[in-house]
Amino acid sequence: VNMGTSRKMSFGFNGKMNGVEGKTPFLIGVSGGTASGKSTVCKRIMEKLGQVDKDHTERQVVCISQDSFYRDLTPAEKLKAEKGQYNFDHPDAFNNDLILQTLRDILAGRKCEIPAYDYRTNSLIKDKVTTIYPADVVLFEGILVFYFPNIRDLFHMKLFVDTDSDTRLARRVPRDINERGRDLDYVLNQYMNFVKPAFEEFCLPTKKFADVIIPRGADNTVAIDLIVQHIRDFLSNRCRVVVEPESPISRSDETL
Ligand code: UZR
Ligand code: MG
Repeated sequence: VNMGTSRKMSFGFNGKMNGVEGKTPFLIGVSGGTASGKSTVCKRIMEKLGQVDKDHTERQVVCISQDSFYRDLTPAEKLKAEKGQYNFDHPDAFNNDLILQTLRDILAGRKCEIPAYDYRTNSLIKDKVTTIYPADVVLFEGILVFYFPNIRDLFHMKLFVDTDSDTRLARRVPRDINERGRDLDYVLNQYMNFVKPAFEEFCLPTKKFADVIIPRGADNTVAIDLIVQHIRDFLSNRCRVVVEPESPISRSDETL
């Protein structure tokens, strides 16, 4: 590896190189309140990069959700959850050691397995895991992905999806009822007792760590296009570094 190449690489990675050169993925954290549009922003980014419906052998971009890392509840916690008395919006509700280990594996270019979580039963789905193969870009989205410094520090780029809380509540209610099998009373109680206060205490203060704040979420096509362009630049720079012949001319160009 010549000097010019390594300089170019470290530019793309913000100086963070953790794995084999050229194998460390660009890791993007996406946070924001519940129903802010985090998953949709990630989906749009992947669509624009043409990543949907590709299998893992050609896929360059993958998305992982923090929700997959909810801790399995003890029987006592399960009872609380059924009565709407368990706080799923607290940082300790997640298996943070597993999140850290998984992101470290990803950064080291190792394939890893992600647990599957069922919102209807508030539990991990036994014997079901999703294998994540090494990728060029990895998106990790969730309400509290910027909360713990050791996890937060792993991201090369941090996005915060900033959507008004009334909009978020208006989206959350039908989603919980239709997709997560709840009734209106349960959803509103959970929201007032846990979701809203935890957002204000744990999620909103992490907005200051974001590199890019996306107002209005997935509606903000300009912001999404800018981010996608940045990812494309990263991917093509990285390709160039790998295939570029080591000629003296290109070397001296890069030192400019
Ligand atoms: P997003 N959540 C559930 O509703 N049930 C569970 O078993 C686990 C999590 C919710 C959680 C949080 N709060 O607000 C939301 N509750 O999932 C985070 N109650 O997911 O960012 O997609 O809204
Ligand atoms: Mg989500």
